[in-house]
Amino acid sequence: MSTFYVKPGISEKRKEYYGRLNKKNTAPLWEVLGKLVTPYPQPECVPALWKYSDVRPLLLESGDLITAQEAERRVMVLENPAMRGLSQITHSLYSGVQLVQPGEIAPSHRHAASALRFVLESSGAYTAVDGERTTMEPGDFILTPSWTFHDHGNPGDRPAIWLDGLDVPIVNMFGTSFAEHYPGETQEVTKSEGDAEARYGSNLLPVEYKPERPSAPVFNYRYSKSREALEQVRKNGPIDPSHGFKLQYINPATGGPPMPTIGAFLQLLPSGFTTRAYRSTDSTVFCPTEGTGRSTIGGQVFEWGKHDVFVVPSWCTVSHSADSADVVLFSFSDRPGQKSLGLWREESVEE
Ligand code: 1HN
Repeated sequence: MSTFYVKPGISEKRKEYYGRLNKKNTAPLWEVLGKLVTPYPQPECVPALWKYSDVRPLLLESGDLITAQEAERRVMVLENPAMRGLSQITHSLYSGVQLVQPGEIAPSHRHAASALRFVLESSGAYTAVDGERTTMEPGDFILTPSWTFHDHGNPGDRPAIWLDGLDVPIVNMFGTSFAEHYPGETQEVTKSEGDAEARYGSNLLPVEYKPERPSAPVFNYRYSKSREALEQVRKNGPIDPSHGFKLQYINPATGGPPMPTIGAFLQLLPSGFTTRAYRSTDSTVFCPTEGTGRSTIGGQVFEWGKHDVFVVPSWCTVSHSADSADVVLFSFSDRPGQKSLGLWREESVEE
């Protein structure tokens, strides 16, 4: 790899000068330029894997330690091993696994950060967004756009568990964090279930539709529907060598991403299929929902199964392989944020 910039040497005279700069809250750029401007991405985060068989029992244990109400959100944060203590899974995204026990509610609030949920386990739990409740089914991809009130509840008889993804590090990088509680534990339900899907998610839009926010007006992308789409796409091909059969979740009113900062994807890898080595600048969080397989990430092999979570850092070469059953991978990243700033890049890697 070419070196973009070589740091100049040090001398007594220079050292003495740097010392005087330091006292005035200044510093010589040429001493740090190589770290600031790298010839290719050198993210702090590293490839990592969380096994659901480790996460699930630990998360269920928290159910006896603290209520969802006391915790506000009862979540095990997935911390990138190279960035411990920062509540970040990548340099731009937060992720965690949340538990709502039968009979519990997680109180209503809103914040500047945008959130997504990917449902792992649920029978009858719901999330409410903007006056409408939606029943959470395993595999559903759910949005809580910036500054929308949201609360969760579980009237079912089994624990509800889902993967959260938020753009908290981006919001904080910009210094734009705001948050407040709803006046009451659960928000008022003003619409019957399915309202948003009927209005905005049926290849139709209200004739006078005007976007209320820069995110999608639908907020639950049902797994049954997305999975069926993948199956149909696979029937007719062609298969993409780098991605298998891969679809992106969109805002149906614009064709753009579901939220301005976070994008999400669902892909099918037929049994035995191995993807061509690929890299992109958007560090990506993956969660397999069907099948087992392995990913080679920057030369390291990670074996995964259903509901494990793994991370591919920016510009790190990845290849996924499906074992003997078809694999479905959910993933999310900050790609829309990068694209809107003109920063996103991808390439197929020669091996
Ligand atoms: C949040 O509001 C939720 O609403 C989950 O379920 C995780 C992590 C950081 C900040 C806010 C939720 C969160 C969060």
